[in-house]
Amino acid sequence: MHAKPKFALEPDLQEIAEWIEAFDQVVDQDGTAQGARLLEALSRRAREAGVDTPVQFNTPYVNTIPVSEEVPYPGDRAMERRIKSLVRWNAMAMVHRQNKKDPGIGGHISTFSSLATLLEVGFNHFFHAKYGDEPGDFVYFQGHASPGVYARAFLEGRLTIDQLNNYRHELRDTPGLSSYPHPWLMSNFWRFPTVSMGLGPISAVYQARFMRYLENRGLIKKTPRKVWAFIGDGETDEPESLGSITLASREKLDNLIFVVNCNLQRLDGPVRGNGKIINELEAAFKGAGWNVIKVIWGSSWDALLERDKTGMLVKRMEECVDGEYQAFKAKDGAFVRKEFFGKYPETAKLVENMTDDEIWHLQRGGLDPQKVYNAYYRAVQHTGGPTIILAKTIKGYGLSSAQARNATHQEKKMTEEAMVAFRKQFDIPIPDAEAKDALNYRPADDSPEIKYMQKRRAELGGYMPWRHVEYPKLETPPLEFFAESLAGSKGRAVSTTMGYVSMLRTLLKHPTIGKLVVPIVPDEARTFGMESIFRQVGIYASQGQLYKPHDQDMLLYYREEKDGQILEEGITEAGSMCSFTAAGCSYANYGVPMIPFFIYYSMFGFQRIGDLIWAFADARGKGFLLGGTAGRTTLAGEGLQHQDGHSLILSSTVPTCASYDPAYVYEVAVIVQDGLRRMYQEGEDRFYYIMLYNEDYPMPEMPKGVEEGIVRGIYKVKASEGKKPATIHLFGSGSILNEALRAQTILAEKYGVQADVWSVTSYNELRRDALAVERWNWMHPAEKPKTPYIHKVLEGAEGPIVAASDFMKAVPDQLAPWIGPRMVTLGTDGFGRSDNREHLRRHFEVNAESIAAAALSRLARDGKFDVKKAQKAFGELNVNVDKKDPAWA
Ligand SMILES: Cc1ncc(C[n+]2csc(CCOP(=O)(O)OP(=O)(O)O)c2C)c(N)n1
Ligand SMILES: [Mg+2]
Repeated sequence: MHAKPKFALEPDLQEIAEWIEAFDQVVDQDGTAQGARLLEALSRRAREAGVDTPVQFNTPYVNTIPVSEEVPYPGDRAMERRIKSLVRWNAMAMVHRQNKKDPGIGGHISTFSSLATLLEVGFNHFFHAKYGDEPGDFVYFQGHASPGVYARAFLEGRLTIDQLNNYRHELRDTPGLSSYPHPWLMSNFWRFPTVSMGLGPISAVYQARFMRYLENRGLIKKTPRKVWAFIGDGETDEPESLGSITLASREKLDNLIFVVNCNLQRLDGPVRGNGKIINELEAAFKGAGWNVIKVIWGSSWDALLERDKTGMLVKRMEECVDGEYQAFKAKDGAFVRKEFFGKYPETAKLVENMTDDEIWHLQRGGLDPQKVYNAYYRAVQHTGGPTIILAKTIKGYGLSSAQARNATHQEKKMTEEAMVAFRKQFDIPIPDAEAKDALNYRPADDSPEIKYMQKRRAELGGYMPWRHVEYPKLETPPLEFFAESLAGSKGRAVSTTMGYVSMLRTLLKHPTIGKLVVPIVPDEARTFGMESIFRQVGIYASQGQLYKPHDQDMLLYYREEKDGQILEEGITEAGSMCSFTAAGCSYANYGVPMIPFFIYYSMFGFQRIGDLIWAFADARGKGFLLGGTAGRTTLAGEGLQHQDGHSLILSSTVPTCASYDPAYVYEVAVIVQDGLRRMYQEGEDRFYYIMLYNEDYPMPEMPKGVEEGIVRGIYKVKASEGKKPATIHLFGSGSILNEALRAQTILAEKYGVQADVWSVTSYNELRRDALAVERWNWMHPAEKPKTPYIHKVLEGAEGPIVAASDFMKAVPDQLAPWIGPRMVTLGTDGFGRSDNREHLRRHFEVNAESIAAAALSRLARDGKFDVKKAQKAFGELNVNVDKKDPAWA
């Protein structure tokens, strides 16, 4: 018999009761599918008749999977409970002990305590470490639940007690465990940095999508591999968490499973005290086309729900808000009887034969392995789209006085009594004295628990998480491969962006590595002149091209292909960055060294998605970020929000990021070639950020012997033409190098001052070199000091330096400790303006005239040039000394 209506009717609505009864009969006799058809037909009819049928994305506040459709649990429940208890104990004991030893060192216990069942069911039955000889599932763990993941690895024998003793003590003789999932710090263990809320979910979406990309392009085998993302319910407030969920359904990513740990709390308090987070997420994800599975009530509720003939129990479940649900689990059984069941006589009656203790132990779905197993079982079988499991849990579960309390997130230590109570509750077979000392406990290797765990993992292909890096090192092309880029433009005015695009086209044709290149662009391909690549390699579209593009008869039409190579992401720098991450870590995750090139408006990179870039570095990602339309005065017309003069400062903060500001196409070629070699041939974990400008000018042919200087950060581009050595040096970077060259001519022709011009391709690399040398020097006071590259290069080059950049003065100033007293810095501090390059450069004082004036002024101060002449020069060069400082304008 089909379950009776679960919502209470108003007494006078007899008509509705009759309709429901008739509907129930259809379902009972002809099945649920027929029921659905009937409803659909009715609602269609209602719309025809002008009845406004509200769109309803919420189902009743009960489990999605009815008891009648559950499959039995395949594992040994009692054994798995013992194992889970051991994991709980070890996680909690580790954090507790460490905080007693080192107060304030931190760590979390309440998150994992809510997540334990959700993870254990996965570890025992779902998370494949391998599929045959292919890599297995990917799991994005809730970052601050890491103590539980460590505790399990300890029981599996993968982590030692010394490592546990050094949890959050990474800098000791025996290196310990990092606070959170950081592949940079534990490169054999963690794959995905997740602890910055929101980055895990959005990265998981794009990971699942990239998996399909690799499959559709024939680069990896198709497997039933899944991407699991464990997410906090509070975490879903981050825009990144939900920001890309329609991509997942649009792309039919049935390899993607979100599991939201709905413990109803975040750090300070309830996630939705006055509402229900599960319902909110159900509606959002259902609306976005996901398969939604709610796991709200544990099996102990089944009988009550079955007996709820009036529907009043479900009504009560519906009307309670999360703040109340939280309170129920922070109090006790008597409280739940009174406040929850006691509201209506019908519900009170349901529990009249239960003790308070039995009521207290009515379990939540996310803590019941049977319910969790069934949800996972359905999720992995679901086809045609992504699944989200909304699992209701209890924050701080089992932590006696801290359970479900607002302060539980901050709980790091427990009282000795609480430790003993915890030991009892979870049947940890250790004496109370050891429990008070929070000693870790691992049964012998041949104990049933450890043997069971090992067997389950062996059957699922090995341990998780595990990061094992094995990929073919690439034979990267020599510099001559980019001969066209080195040859110069033969007088034709082109931009470095155009030069880059033609390099990319060349690289895409490379016989072995061409197919590994992943061009990524967030809807700006035309801005960067990349249409030609649309045609060359196609735009990736998992369904192919279902329409005839209007521009099909044009050469460079918008060509979408199932095995297209370009990831044209639409307007999402965050999403594009996640694709960049999936591709840039593909060498480690799939054993396929993909080479991503992600080009975007430089303004919308580091400052907008800097945290994703930081996580990319943590994940040891490789690849090329191309900051297009770079430079505060080179991107003309676009004004304050577009003109970037500071991303090079932000990029300098990322340790594995090599930042470059090249002026010429051959410089770009040298940097890219060297980057390919270092990352993919030598296997270095680093990545590149290269500025690309849209100003057209003739590109010279590469002079001999400049490669090292380009890569290390500086080389002389044009020596002065005078007989004597230059008295001043002009540093230029990117498009501003042209201004430095023009200043060189002005100085020589108008003022008889000889200057050398240098292209500074990377102040940041020069600084890093100098810092490393300085460090060595202070550590070795008795030895001959080493010389930073910048000093070596400038040997014999006397006189002041004027350094001009289209970025903030802080960029050249990175060299101040080494050449500061010699240096006058010109840069683009301040807000941008809409105007053309000539006016912008005059405004920001980085035009040739300003460079020349600054040079003369400095020489005058040094007594090397007549002060009066210098003053006069300002007028002649149209440099207004009375205008407002652009830094504040
Ligand atoms: C971007 C970001 N902001 C803030 C934090 C600090 N933080 C760590 S855990 C946490 C609360 C998490 O709540 P929830 O997602 O519900 O996870 P739970 O611990 O309840 O499972 C916060 C705010 C963070 N890690 N990342
Ligand atoms: Mg939470």
